[in-house]
Amino acid sequence: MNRTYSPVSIIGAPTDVGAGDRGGRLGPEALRIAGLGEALQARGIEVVDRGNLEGPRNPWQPPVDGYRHLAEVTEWNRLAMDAVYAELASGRMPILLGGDHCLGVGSVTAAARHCRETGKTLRLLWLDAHADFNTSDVTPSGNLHGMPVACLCGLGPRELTHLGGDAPAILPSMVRQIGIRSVDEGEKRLVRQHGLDVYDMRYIDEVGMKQVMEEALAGMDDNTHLHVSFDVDFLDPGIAPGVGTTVPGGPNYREAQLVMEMISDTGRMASLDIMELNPLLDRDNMTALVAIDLVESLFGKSTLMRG
Ligand code: B3U
Ligand code: MN
Ligand code: MN
Repeated sequence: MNRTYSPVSIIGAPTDVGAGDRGGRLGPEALRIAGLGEALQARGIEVVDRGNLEGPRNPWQPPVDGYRHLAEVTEWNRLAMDAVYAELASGRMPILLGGDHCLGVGSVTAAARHCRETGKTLRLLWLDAHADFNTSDVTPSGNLHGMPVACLCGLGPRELTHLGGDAPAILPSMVRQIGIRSVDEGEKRLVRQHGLDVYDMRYIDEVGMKQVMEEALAGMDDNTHLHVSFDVDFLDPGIAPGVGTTVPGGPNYREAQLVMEMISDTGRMASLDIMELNPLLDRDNMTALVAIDLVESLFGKSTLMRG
């Protein structure tokens, strides 16, 4: 299917302030060097690289009251929110390059604000090995990259749950999580309690990725703004070793490609995060290259010969 895409703006957020290991701050550069912008341009998409946001350094301190680096995480998210919002407001599609997944708070808060202002309906597709639904009470680490979905739904420190103003950014009913295979005990309780729609690996194995995506994308229409938050640890570590928290048993290359192709077919993707790539843990930038290959599928690259 030949689609036309909105012009794209690449925004780098080089920080690992919400993560448990260092190196994610190099993610944006690794994605650039692997040719993200060029790959999209080659697909006929207009691309501008806005360069990198500049936020506080990673102080590398232990958690305080259940959170590591809350002040720095908040500042990075404020920067990310403003940058993503500015692109949406000018009719462009932001691609936020992490950086760790705490940045999803800022990015999705911006998308939610844009939706409120334009009367669109937000759908959040969270591609991840983890549910990222921890709170200070249940987190095993204090790392805020394990908490963004909870913060977006209103569970967490006020600085993050109310980053965009006087209410949490989203409702749990807007979220679809795919690829989940590592959820902490207390986190599991919260996920159930708040009714998140989780397509875990067991379900993917049982019904297949095609049906999973049909269910996860169901109910969208021309008025839907689809935000895709792609944590690279969604992928099986065999094809994507360059992340801090690999979890075995993830989607393989074919399954991941189908996910991206089916998202592309909806024509509704309006904002994208590429998160958690850690080039220090990668081999020859292979994870960045796989991520870009999958992003090309998100933007319409297809091997489809039938139909
Ligand atoms: N659930 C664990 C591990 C984790 C979550 N997200 C990532 N790792 N990338 C935690 O620390 O919250
Ligand atoms: Mn994540
Ligand atoms: Mn993850």
